[in-house]
Amino acid sequence: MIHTLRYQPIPAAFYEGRRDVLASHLPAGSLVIIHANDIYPTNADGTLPHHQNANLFYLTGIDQEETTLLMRVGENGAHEDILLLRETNERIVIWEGARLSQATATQLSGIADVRWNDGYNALLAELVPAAHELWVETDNHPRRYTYVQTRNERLNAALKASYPDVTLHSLYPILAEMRLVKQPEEIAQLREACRITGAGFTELLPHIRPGMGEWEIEAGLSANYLKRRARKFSFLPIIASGADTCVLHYISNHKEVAPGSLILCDIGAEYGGYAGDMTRTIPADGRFTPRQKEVYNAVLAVHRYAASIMRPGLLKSEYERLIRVFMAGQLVQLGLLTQEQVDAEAQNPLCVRRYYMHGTSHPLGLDVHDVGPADPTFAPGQVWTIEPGIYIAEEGIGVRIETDVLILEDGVEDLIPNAPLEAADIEAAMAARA
Ligand SMILES: [Mn+2]
Repeated sequence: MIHTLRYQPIPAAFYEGRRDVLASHLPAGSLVIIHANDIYPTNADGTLPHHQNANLFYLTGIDQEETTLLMRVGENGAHEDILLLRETNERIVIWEGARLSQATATQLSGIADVRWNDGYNALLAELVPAAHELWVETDNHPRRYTYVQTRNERLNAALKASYPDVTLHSLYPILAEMRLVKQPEEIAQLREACRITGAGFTELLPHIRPGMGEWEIEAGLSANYLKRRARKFSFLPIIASGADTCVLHYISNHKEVAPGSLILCDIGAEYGGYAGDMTRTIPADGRFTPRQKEVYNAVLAVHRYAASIMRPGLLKSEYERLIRVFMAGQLVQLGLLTQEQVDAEAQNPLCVRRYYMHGTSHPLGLDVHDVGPADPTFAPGQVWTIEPGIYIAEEGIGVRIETDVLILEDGVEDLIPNAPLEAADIEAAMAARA
């Protein structure tokens, strides 16, 4: 048993297997170098909590700062791996608590050769000139928007400066492809993240009422998640009431919930590094108004349609187009678009974007907006969100309904069956209020 972890770790054999697959994609003579993420400063001596580099975690299971994975790849996918760790000492143990011992790191990762960081430079001086190709971590996620340099980017630049003759290759496309299809061990972790996400919300549902602060809902969810062994929210929770249900990334959660308004909760728990991601939209009073219910049922119809067509072999972009066609019909029924507007672009009604401005699905895994190729084909073992929404700013009504699903051979499995989806089930759960 690993006593420093809140979660049940994936057995080391999984990480050994992932490194085997990665090595099988690389030519003999390759050297893989992946670093942990930095601990980012705030002010004075403050820091943000450490969040591990997803690719390093995916290949090692090590959730600790200042960790480096080195893999020397030989013929036919053979590889020798070295893990470098921050050396622990008495002072660190007193102030910060235990860090991984070499033995525990081996137990978690399956890597026998674990060394301390003071050997880093000498080791690179030995391994880099001997390597034919260097394979390093870069973050090419299309939605990344920060310009802060990561630890990997900084140390990749240092490598280039120290060894100008060596070419650096990006691991991103290979790892993105690998991570898109989840292994059974990962599906187990995602199941738990999703179970916690749904259970924590369903437990809070009867306690939600008008006059409550959006922050109180956030606090209740946080308690319900942490007591189920989540480390934290998997992203900043959106608890948006009233007109702010139409603000897609509202995160200030600062208002009191007005009577008669909707509350949109886009929330998720993180378990063992894996993310849940769920949205439910509920009536503050415990009963939807007729118009709210009309919009709710339109979104639910789109949700059910999306779940019905998501299956192996379908291209993601084609899936999104089909959903726009279906969504257009719903928006006409709601009186928001005219049939003429829709007919003018019947094959791909981009006019729906006035009320539905985001995509329906993104992959889910170690990252909330998980990695993958630009336009993947759905396949068994992938985990995706399904999250259509309709946002009518002029009416102050925004509804999004989101579940996470595992793609099976012949359809999808809802990973959050424990949170109510139908309007009537939400009303029934809220009617049980204490
Ligand atoms: Mn989502």
